[in-house]
Parts: sequence; structure tokens; C-alpha cells
Amino acid sequence: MSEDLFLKIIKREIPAEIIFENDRVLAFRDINPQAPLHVLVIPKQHIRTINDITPEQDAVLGEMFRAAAQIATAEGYRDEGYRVVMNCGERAGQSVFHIHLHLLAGRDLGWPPG
Ligand code: DGP
Repeated sequence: MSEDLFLKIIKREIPAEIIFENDRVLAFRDINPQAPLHVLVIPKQHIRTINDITPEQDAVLGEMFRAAAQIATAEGYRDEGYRVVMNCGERAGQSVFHIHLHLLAGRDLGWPPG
């Protein structure tokens, strides 16, 4: 999968159902949803994997989590619960190398994850 697929979504070069945006963070519905709510929250700056996060990028990570909570609340899942997860590397299931928080809700979510 393209390295900069999500940069293309940020630049509106490919379509996505965007549900949250500010100057630093974008969120859109996953093309292959794994739960009734499945949203991807991404930084607008390119960060390849969790391993590449620098101290200067700490703030945008916090914003991503706050955006996830805001979206979960807006979609009605604040109280029943939701999951946020970020895969790092191919063996963990990362297929797009621009970090993204998966926000999942609306069904029972098993643990441990597969
Ligand atoms: P991961 O496997 O953790 O790297 O998650 C990548 C997610 O990105 C996966 O759940 C499917 C989603 N995805 C891939 N391509 C597109 C796309 O073009 N549009 C949208 N909305 N989601 C995409």
C-alpha cells in the first residue's frame, strides 16, 4: 500500500468521509470498517511509525487522543466504551506507514486482540 496514501487524503487527492479536522489532526471513516464505528485519526504531518515519533511531536499525539474521545462522544459511545489502537510495523498489522489511531466502537471488542 502506498507510503503516502493518507497524505493524499489530507490533500483531498483521494476521497474520504472526513468527520474531524483541525490544523494538526484529521479523522475519517475507515474504508474497511471492523466495527459499527471505525475511524482513523491521523496527524497532518507525516510520521511513519510509532518508532519515528520525536519529542517535538508529543503534542500532536495528545491531540489525536483527544480527537478520538471527542469523536467517540459525538457518535454516542463515550459511556459504553470504545477502543483506540495503533499498529506498529508489518507483523502488528500496520499496512499504511503514516501513523493512525484506529477508533473502534459499537460491538463487544475481545481481548487479547488477534
Ligand atoms: P493499519 O492496517 O493499522 O495500517 O490500518 C490501515 C487502515 O487504513 C485499514 O483499516 C484500512 C484503512 N484504509 C486503507 N486505505 C484506505 C483508504 O483509501 N481510505 C480509507 N478511508 N481508509 C483506508
